[in-house]
Amino acid sequence: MIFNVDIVRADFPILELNVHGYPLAYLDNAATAQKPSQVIKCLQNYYEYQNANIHRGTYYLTEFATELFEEARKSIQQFINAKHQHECIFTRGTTEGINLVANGFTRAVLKPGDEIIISQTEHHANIVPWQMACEYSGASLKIIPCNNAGELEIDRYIELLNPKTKIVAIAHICNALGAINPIKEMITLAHQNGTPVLIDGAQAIAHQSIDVQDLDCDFYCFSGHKVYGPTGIGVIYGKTDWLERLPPYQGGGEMIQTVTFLKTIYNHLPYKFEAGTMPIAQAIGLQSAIEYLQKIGTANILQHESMLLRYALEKMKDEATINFIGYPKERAPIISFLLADIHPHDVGTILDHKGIAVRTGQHCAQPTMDRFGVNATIRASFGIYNTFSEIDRLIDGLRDAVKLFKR
Ligand code: 7TS
Repeated sequence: MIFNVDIVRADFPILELNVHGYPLAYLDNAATAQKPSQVIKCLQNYYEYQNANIHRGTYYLTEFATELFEEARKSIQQFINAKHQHECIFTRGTTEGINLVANGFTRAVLKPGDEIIISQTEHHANIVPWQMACEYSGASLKIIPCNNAGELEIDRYIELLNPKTKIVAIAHICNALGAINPIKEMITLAHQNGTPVLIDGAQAIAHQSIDVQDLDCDFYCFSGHKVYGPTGIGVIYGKTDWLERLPPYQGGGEMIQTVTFLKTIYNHLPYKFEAGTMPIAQAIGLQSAIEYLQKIGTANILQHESMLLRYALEKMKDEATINFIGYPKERAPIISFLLADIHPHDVGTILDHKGIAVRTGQHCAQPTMDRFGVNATIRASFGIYNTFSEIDRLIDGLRDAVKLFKR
Protein backbone atom coordinates (compact mmCIF):
# COMPACT_ATOMS: atom_id res chain seq x y z
CA MET A 1 0.00 0.00 0.00
CA ILE A 2 1.26 3.50 -0.84
CA PHE A 3 1.23 5.63 2.31
CA ASN A 4 -0.95 8.71 2.17
CA VAL A 5 -1.39 10.54 5.46
CA ASP A 6 -4.67 12.14 4.32
CA ILE A 7 -6.18 8.71 3.72
CA VAL A 8 -4.95 7.56 7.14
CA ARG A 9 -6.38 10.67 8.80
CA ALA A 10 -9.79 10.05 7.25
CA ASP A 11 -9.93 6.81 9.28
CA PHE A 12 -9.77 8.74 12.58
CA PRO A 13 -13.07 10.54 13.31
CA ILE A 14 -11.62 12.39 16.31
CA LEU A 15 -9.19 14.27 14.05
CA GLU A 16 -12.16 16.18 12.64
CA LEU A 17 -12.63 17.90 16.00
CA ASN A 18 -12.14 21.60 16.48
CA VAL A 19 -10.66 22.58 19.82
CA HIS A 20 -10.93 26.22 20.92
CA GLY A 21 -11.71 27.09 17.31
CA TYR A 22 -8.72 25.26 15.80
CA PRO A 23 -8.48 21.82 14.19
CA LEU A 24 -7.18 19.35 16.74
CA ALA A 25 -3.43 18.66 16.40
CA TYR A 26 -3.04 15.58 18.55
CA LEU A 27 0.62 15.31 19.57
CA ASP A 28 0.22 13.17 22.70
CA ASN A 29 0.46 9.74 21.16
CA ALA A 30 2.87 8.48 23.81
CA ALA A 31 0.04 8.82 26.33
CA THR A 32 -2.54 7.11 24.16
CA ALA A 33 -3.19 6.84 20.44
CA GLN A 34 -6.48 7.71 18.76
CA LYS A 35 -8.64 4.93 17.34
CA PRO A 36 -9.48 4.37 13.67
CA SER A 37 -13.12 3.83 12.75
CA GLN A 38 -12.23 0.21 11.88
CA VAL A 39 -11.53 -0.43 15.59
CA ILE A 40 -14.53 1.57 16.78
CA LYS A 41 -16.84 -0.31 14.40
CA CYS A 42 -15.35 -3.62 15.45
CA LEU A 43 -16.21 -2.86 19.09
CA GLN A 44 -19.71 -1.76 18.16
CA ASN A 45 -20.27 -4.83 16.01
CA TYR A 46 -19.09 -7.08 18.84
CA TYR A 47 -21.54 -5.60 21.32
CA GLU A 48 -24.37 -5.51 18.78
CA TYR A 49 -24.08 -9.01 17.34
CA GLN A 50 -21.37 -11.13 19.00
CA ASN A 51 -21.41 -10.54 22.76
CA ALA A 52 -21.32 -13.53 25.12
CA ASN A 53 -19.01 -14.70 27.85
CA ILE A 54 -16.23 -16.95 26.63
CA HIS A 55 -14.95 -20.43 27.42
CA ARG A 56 -18.25 -21.40 28.99
CA GLY A 57 -21.55 -22.88 27.89
CA THR A 58 -22.34 -24.73 24.72
CA TYR A 59 -24.51 -22.32 22.78
CA TYR A 60 -23.72 -20.63 19.50
CA LEU A 61 -22.85 -17.14 20.75
CA THR A 62 -20.47 -18.24 23.50
CA GLU A 63 -18.62 -20.52 21.11
CA PHE A 64 -18.43 -17.77 18.54
CA ALA A 65 -17.16 -15.16 21.03
CA THR A 66 -14.59 -17.69 22.30
CA GLU A 67 -13.39 -18.27 18.76
CA LEU A 68 -13.04 -14.52 18.16
CA PHE A 69 -11.11 -14.08 21.41
CA GLU A 70 -8.71 -16.90 20.60
CA GLU A 71 -8.32 -15.57 17.05
CA ALA A 72 -7.25 -12.26 18.62
CA ARG A 73 -4.61 -14.12 20.63
CA LYS A 74 -3.40 -15.79 17.44
CA SER A 75 -3.06 -12.49 15.62
CA ILE A 76 -1.07 -11.08 18.56
CA GLN A 77 1.17 -14.14 18.50
CA GLN A 78 1.90 -13.45 14.84
CA PHE A 79 2.27 -9.70 15.39
CA ILE A 80 5.10 -10.16 17.91
CA ASN A 81 6.29 -13.47 16.44
CA ALA A 82 5.83 -15.50 19.62
CA LYS A 83 6.54 -19.20 19.23
CA HIS A 84 3.26 -20.29 20.83
CA GLN A 85 -0.18 -18.78 21.28
CA HIS A 86 -0.22 -19.76 24.95
CA GLU A 87 2.79 -17.47 25.49
CA CYS A 88 0.54 -14.43 24.91
CA ILE A 89 -1.46 -13.64 28.04
CA PHE A 90 -4.12 -10.96 27.95
CA THR A 91 -3.86 -8.31 30.65
CA ARG A 92 -5.37 -4.89 31.32
CA GLY A 93 -2.24 -3.24 29.96
CA THR A 94 1.50 -2.84 30.41
CA THR A 95 1.15 -1.99 34.08
CA GLU A 96 -0.69 -5.21 34.83
CA GLY A 97 1.78 -7.25 32.77
CA ILE A 98 4.74 -5.97 34.79
CA ASN A 99 2.86 -6.49 38.06
CA LEU A 100 2.02 -10.06 37.02
CA VAL A 101 5.71 -10.89 36.50
CA ALA A 102 6.98 -8.94 39.53
CA ASN A 103 4.38 -10.63 41.72
CA GLY A 104 5.31 -14.08 40.37
CA PHE A 105 9.00 -13.43 40.92
CA THR A 106 8.32 -12.26 44.47
CA ARG A 107 6.53 -15.50 45.29
CA ALA A 108 8.57 -18.02 43.27
CA VAL A 109 12.06 -16.71 42.60
CA LEU A 110 13.35 -13.86 44.77
CA LYS A 111 15.20 -14.43 48.04
CA PRO A 112 16.81 -11.99 50.47
CA GLY A 113 20.06 -10.68 49.00
CA ASP A 114 18.94 -11.10 45.36
CA GLU A 115 19.11 -8.16 42.96
CA ILE A 116 16.84 -6.69 40.31
CA ILE A 117 18.20 -4.33 37.64
CA ILE A 118 16.12 -1.55 36.14
CA SER A 119 17.20 1.76 34.60
CA GLN A 120 17.11 5.37 35.67
CA THR A 121 14.69 6.29 32.87
CA GLU A 122 11.82 3.87 33.53
CA HIS A 123 8.13 4.70 33.70
CA HIS A 124 6.77 4.33 37.25
CA ALA A 125 5.04 1.15 36.04
CA ASN A 126 8.47 -0.45 35.65
CA ILE A 127 9.81 0.89 38.96
CA VAL A 128 7.14 0.54 41.64
CA PRO A 129 6.23 -3.16 41.07
CA TRP A 130 9.95 -4.01 41.47
CA GLN A 131 10.23 -1.88 44.59
CA MET A 132 7.26 -3.81 45.96
CA ALA A 133 8.97 -7.08 44.96
CA CYS A 134 12.07 -5.96 46.90
CA GLU A 135 10.00 -4.94 49.90
CA TYR A 136 8.34 -8.36 50.17
CA SER A 137 11.31 -10.56 49.22
CA GLY A 138 14.33 -8.81 50.71
CA ALA A 139 15.89 -8.33 47.25
CA SER A 140 17.37 -4.97 46.27
CA LEU A 141 17.02 -2.71 43.27
CA LYS A 142 20.04 -1.72 41.14
CA ILE A 143 19.80 1.18 38.72
CA ILE A 144 21.51 1.60 35.33
CA PRO A 145 22.28 5.32 35.03
CA CYS A 146 21.80 7.32 31.83
CA ASN A 147 24.04 9.97 30.27
CA ASN A 148 23.06 13.55 29.45
CA ALA A 149 21.62 12.42 26.12
CA GLY A 150 19.24 10.06 27.93
CA GLU A 151 21.10 6.93 26.77
CA LEU A 152 21.71 4.08 29.21
CA GLU A 153 25.31 3.58 30.31
CA ILE A 154 25.97 0.04 29.17
CA ASP A 155 29.37 -0.19 30.90
CA ARG A 156 27.62 0.43 34.19
CA TYR A 157 25.00 -2.17 33.31
CA ILE A 158 27.74 -4.76 32.72
CA GLU A 159 29.22 -3.91 36.12
CA LEU A 160 25.84 -4.33 37.81
CA LEU A 161 25.17 -7.82 36.39
CA ASN A 162 26.32 -10.52 38.81
CA PRO A 163 25.18 -13.94 40.10
CA LYS A 164 22.70 -12.27 42.48
CA THR A 165 20.85 -10.57 39.57
CA LYS A 166 17.52 -12.42 39.24
CA ILE A 167 15.81 -10.24 36.63
CA VAL A 168 16.50 -7.22 34.41
CA ALA A 169 13.48 -5.03 33.55
CA ILE A 170 13.98 -2.34 30.91
CA ALA A 171 11.85 -0.14 28.67
CA HIS A 172 12.31 -0.75 24.97
CA ILE A 173 11.64 2.96 24.40
CA CYS A 174 11.75 5.54 27.19
CA ASN A 175 8.41 7.37 27.32
CA ALA A 176 9.78 10.56 28.87
CA LEU A 177 12.76 11.12 26.52
CA GLY A 178 12.10 8.97 23.47
CA ALA A 179 15.39 7.05 23.70
CA ILE A 180 15.40 3.64 22.04
CA ASN A 181 17.38 1.43 24.40
CA PRO A 182 19.79 -1.18 22.98
CA ILE A 183 17.69 -4.00 24.36
CA LYS A 184 18.97 -6.76 22.10
CA GLU A 185 22.51 -6.24 23.35
CA MET A 186 21.23 -5.88 26.93
CA ILE A 187 19.28 -9.14 26.69
CA THR A 188 22.36 -10.99 25.40
CA LEU A 189 24.45 -9.61 28.26
CA ALA A 190 21.83 -10.63 30.83
CA HIS A 191 21.55 -14.13 29.37
CA GLN A 192 25.35 -14.53 29.52
CA ASN A 193 24.85 -13.86 33.22
CA GLY A 194 22.00 -16.41 33.39
CA THR A 195 19.45 -13.65 34.07
CA PRO A 196 15.99 -13.33 32.44
CA VAL A 197 14.83 -10.02 30.97
CA LEU A 198 11.46 -8.28 30.93
CA ILE A 199 10.98 -5.62 28.28
CA ASP A 200 8.44 -2.86 28.81
CA GLY A 201 7.22 -2.38 25.26
CA ALA A 202 4.49 0.18 26.04
CA GLN A 203 6.01 2.76 23.69
CA ALA A 204 7.84 0.51 21.25
CA ILE A 205 4.81 -1.47 20.15
CA ALA A 206 3.53 1.51 18.12
CA HIS A 207 6.88 2.47 16.58
CA GLN A 208 8.83 -0.73 15.92
CA SER A 209 8.32 -4.13 14.46
CA ILE A 210 8.58 -6.51 17.42
CA ASP A 211 9.97 -10.02 17.13
CA VAL A 212 10.18 -11.56 20.59
CA GLN A 213 12.02 -14.64 19.32
CA ASP A 214 14.67 -12.55 17.61
CA LEU A 215 15.02 -10.35 20.70
CA ASP A 216 15.09 -13.52 22.81
CA CYS A 217 13.51 -11.60 25.71
CA ASP A 218 11.88 -13.66 28.45
CA PHE A 219 8.92 -11.31 28.88
CA TYR A 220 7.57 -8.49 26.69
CA CYS A 221 4.53 -6.42 27.62
CA PHE A 222 2.48 -3.72 25.97
CA SER A 223 -0.89 -1.92 26.09
CA GLY A 224 -3.54 -1.99 23.38
CA HIS A 225 -4.41 1.69 23.70
CA LYS A 226 -0.96 2.90 22.58
CA VAL A 227 -1.17 0.91 19.37
CA TYR A 228 -4.46 2.43 18.15
CA GLY A 229 -6.54 -0.20 20.00
CA PRO A 230 -8.90 0.00 22.99
CA THR A 231 -8.01 0.76 26.60
CA GLY A 232 -8.38 -2.00 29.17
CA ILE A 233 -6.43 -4.57 27.17
CA GLY A 234 -2.75 -5.45 26.95
CA VAL A 235 -0.49 -8.43 26.55
CA ILE A 236 2.30 -10.01 28.51
CA TYR A 237 4.36 -12.34 26.37
CA GLY A 238 6.41 -14.86 28.34
CA LYS A 239 8.57 -17.80 27.33
CA THR A 240 6.75 -21.04 28.12
CA ASP A 241 9.28 -22.19 30.73
CA TRP A 242 8.94 -18.99 32.70
CA LEU A 243 5.16 -18.92 32.52
CA GLU A 244 5.08 -22.54 33.71
CA ARG A 245 7.39 -21.67 36.59
CA LEU A 246 5.57 -18.58 37.85
CA PRO A 247 2.50 -19.00 40.08
CA PRO A 248 -0.88 -17.57 38.99
CA TYR A 249 -1.27 -13.82 39.51
CA GLN A 250 -4.94 -13.86 40.51
CA GLY A 251 -7.29 -16.61 41.59
CA GLY A 252 -10.84 -17.03 40.31
CA GLY A 253 -12.88 -18.49 37.49
CA GLU A 254 -11.20 -19.72 34.30
CA MET A 255 -7.72 -20.04 35.80
CA ILE A 256 -8.59 -23.39 37.39
CA GLN A 257 -9.07 -26.96 36.24
CA THR A 258 -10.70 -28.28 39.41
CA VAL A 259 -11.57 -26.68 42.72
CA THR A 260 -12.23 -28.46 45.99
CA PHE A 261 -11.84 -27.12 49.49
CA LEU A 262 -8.86 -29.41 49.88
CA LYS A 263 -6.96 -28.40 46.76
CA THR A 264 -7.31 -26.44 43.54
CA ILE A 265 -5.59 -27.52 40.33
CA TYR A 266 -4.66 -24.57 38.14
CA ASN A 267 -5.48 -24.39 34.46
CA HIS A 268 -2.83 -24.75 31.76
CA LEU A 269 -1.35 -21.80 29.87
CA PRO A 270 -2.49 -19.22 28.95
CA TYR A 271 -5.62 -19.53 31.13
CA LYS A 272 -3.63 -19.97 34.35
CA PHE A 273 -3.00 -16.22 34.17
CA GLU A 274 -6.44 -15.13 32.93
CA ALA A 275 -8.70 -15.15 35.99
CA GLY A 276 -12.27 -13.90 35.71
CA THR A 277 -14.10 -12.55 32.70
CA MET A 278 -11.55 -11.07 30.34
CA PRO A 279 -11.89 -7.81 28.36
CA ILE A 280 -13.29 -9.74 25.40
CA ALA A 281 -14.41 -6.88 23.17
CA GLN A 282 -11.14 -5.07 23.84
CA ALA A 283 -9.05 -8.10 22.82
CA ILE A 284 -10.98 -8.36 19.56
CA GLY A 285 -10.63 -4.58 19.13
CA LEU A 286 -6.88 -4.91 19.61
CA GLN A 287 -6.77 -7.50 16.86
CA SER A 288 -8.59 -5.08 14.61
CA ALA A 289 -6.03 -2.34 15.43
CA ILE A 290 -3.19 -4.72 14.59
CA GLU A 291 -4.83 -5.64 11.29
CA TYR A 292 -5.24 -1.94 10.55
CA LEU A 293 -1.53 -1.29 11.14
CA GLN A 294 -0.54 -4.33 9.12
CA LYS A 295 -2.59 -3.03 6.21
CA ILE A 296 -0.74 0.29 6.34
CA GLY A 297 2.56 -1.58 6.68
CA THR A 298 5.22 -1.28 9.35
CA ALA A 299 7.80 0.05 6.87
CA ASN A 300 5.42 2.87 5.85
CA ILE A 301 4.69 3.71 9.48
CA LEU A 302 8.36 3.80 10.43
CA GLN A 303 9.25 5.93 7.44
CA HIS A 304 6.46 8.44 8.01
CA GLU A 305 7.20 8.76 11.72
CA SER A 306 10.94 9.11 11.22
CA MET A 307 10.33 11.88 8.67
CA LEU A 308 8.10 13.68 11.16
CA LEU A 309 10.72 13.27 13.88
CA ARG A 310 13.57 14.57 11.71
CA TYR A 311 11.47 17.53 10.54
CA ALA A 312 10.46 18.44 14.08
CA LEU A 313 14.00 18.15 15.47
CA GLU A 314 15.45 20.29 12.65
CA LYS A 315 12.85 23.00 13.17
CA MET A 316 13.14 22.94 16.93
CA LYS A 317 16.94 23.15 16.81
CA ASP A 318 16.58 26.54 15.14
CA GLU A 319 14.60 27.91 18.06
CA ALA A 320 17.00 29.39 20.62
CA THR A 321 14.28 29.22 23.28
CA ILE A 322 13.95 25.42 23.09
CA ASN A 323 16.05 23.36 25.46
CA PHE A 324 15.90 19.63 24.69
CA ILE A 325 15.76 17.30 27.67
CA GLY A 326 17.75 14.31 26.48
CA TYR A 327 18.98 14.07 22.91
CA PRO A 328 19.48 10.35 22.24
CA LYS A 329 21.00 9.21 18.94
CA GLU A 330 18.44 6.43 18.65
CA ARG A 331 15.08 8.06 19.18
CA ALA A 332 11.40 7.25 18.67
CA PRO A 333 9.06 10.09 17.59
CA ILE A 334 8.95 11.50 21.12
CA ILE A 335 10.57 14.85 22.02
CA SER A 336 10.88 16.23 25.54
CA PHE A 337 11.88 19.86 25.99
CA LEU A 338 11.61 23.10 27.93
CA LEU A 339 10.68 26.47 26.46
CA ALA A 340 12.71 29.45 27.72
CA ASP A 341 11.98 29.70 31.44
CA ILE A 342 8.24 29.22 31.00
CA HIS A 343 6.64 26.50 33.10
CA PRO A 344 5.67 23.49 30.94
CA HIS A 345 2.07 23.63 32.20
CA ASP A 346 1.75 27.23 30.97
CA VAL A 347 3.13 26.20 27.58
CA GLY A 348 0.67 23.29 27.49
CA THR A 349 -2.25 25.63 28.22
CA ILE A 350 -1.21 28.11 25.53
CA LEU A 351 -0.83 25.31 22.97
CA ASP A 352 -4.20 23.86 23.99
CA HIS A 353 -5.83 27.19 23.20
CA LYS A 354 -4.52 26.75 19.68
CA GLY A 355 -5.93 23.24 19.41
CA ILE A 356 -2.56 21.54 19.99
CA ALA A 357 -2.48 18.64 22.47
CA VAL A 358 0.88 17.87 24.07
CA ARG A 359 1.62 16.36 27.45
CA THR A 360 3.32 18.39 30.13
CA GLY A 361 4.51 17.19 33.53
CA GLN A 362 6.62 14.33 34.81
CA HIS A 363 5.29 11.71 32.39
CA CYS A 364 5.11 9.15 35.25
CA ALA A 365 8.90 9.22 35.27
CA GLN A 366 9.91 11.22 38.31
CA PRO A 367 13.41 9.68 38.59
CA THR A 368 14.05 10.69 34.96
CA MET A 369 13.02 14.25 35.77
CA ASP A 370 15.30 14.19 38.83
CA ARG A 371 18.21 12.96 36.68
CA PHE A 372 17.86 16.02 34.45
CA GLY A 373 17.18 18.37 37.36
CA VAL A 374 13.72 19.41 36.14
CA ASN A 375 10.24 19.18 37.63
CA ALA A 376 8.46 18.73 34.34
CA THR A 377 8.91 18.87 30.57
CA ILE A 378 6.78 19.52 27.50
CA ARG A 379 6.50 16.37 25.42
CA ALA A 380 5.39 16.12 21.81
CA SER A 381 4.90 12.61 20.48
CA PHE A 382 3.85 11.68 16.96
CA GLY A 383 1.81 8.91 15.41
CA ILE A 384 0.78 7.66 11.99
CA TYR A 385 -1.75 10.44 11.35
CA ASN A 386 0.42 13.45 12.24
CA THR A 387 1.56 15.89 9.59
CA PHE A 388 4.34 18.37 8.90
CA SER A 389 1.85 21.21 9.11
CA GLU A 390 0.90 20.15 12.64
CA ILE A 391 4.59 20.41 13.55
CA ASP A 392 4.66 23.89 11.99
CA ARG A 393 1.67 24.80 14.17
CA LEU A 394 3.50 23.49 17.22
CA ILE A 395 6.54 25.67 16.46
CA ASP A 396 4.32 28.72 15.83
CA GLY A 397 2.49 28.02 19.10
CA LEU A 398 5.79 27.85 20.98
CA ARG A 399 6.92 31.16 19.45
CA ASP A 400 3.63 32.74 20.49
CA ALA A 401 4.10 31.43 24.03
CA VAL A 402 7.55 33.01 24.22
CA LYS A 403 6.19 36.34 22.93
CA LEU A 404 3.37 36.26 25.47
CA PHE A 405 5.68 35.60 28.38
CA LYS A 406 8.37 38.07 27.31
CA ARG A 407 5.93 40.92 27.12
N1 7TS B 1 5.66 1.84 30.48
C1 7TS B 1 5.89 2.85 29.62
C2 7TS B 1 7.24 2.97 28.97
C3 7TS B 1 4.86 3.74 29.32
O1 7TS B 1 5.09 4.74 28.46
C4 7TS B 1 3.59 3.59 29.94
C5 7TS B 1 2.49 4.58 29.73
C6 7TS B 1 3.40 2.50 30.79
C7 7TS B 1 4.46 1.65 31.05
C8 7TS B 1 2.08 2.21 31.44
O2 7TS B 1 1.16 1.84 30.47
P1 7TS B 1 -0.36 1.58 30.87
O3 7TS B 1 -1.06 1.42 29.57
O4 7TS B 1 -0.39 0.33 31.69
O5 7TS B 1 -0.80 2.77 31.64
N2 7TS B 1 2.94 5.88 29.41
C9 7TS B 1 2.24 7.02 29.43
C10 7TS B 1 2.80 8.25 29.05
O6 7TS B 1 3.95 8.39 28.67
N3 7TS B 1 1.87 9.21 29.18
O7 7TS B 1 0.74 8.66 29.63
C11 7TS B 1 0.95 7.29 29.78
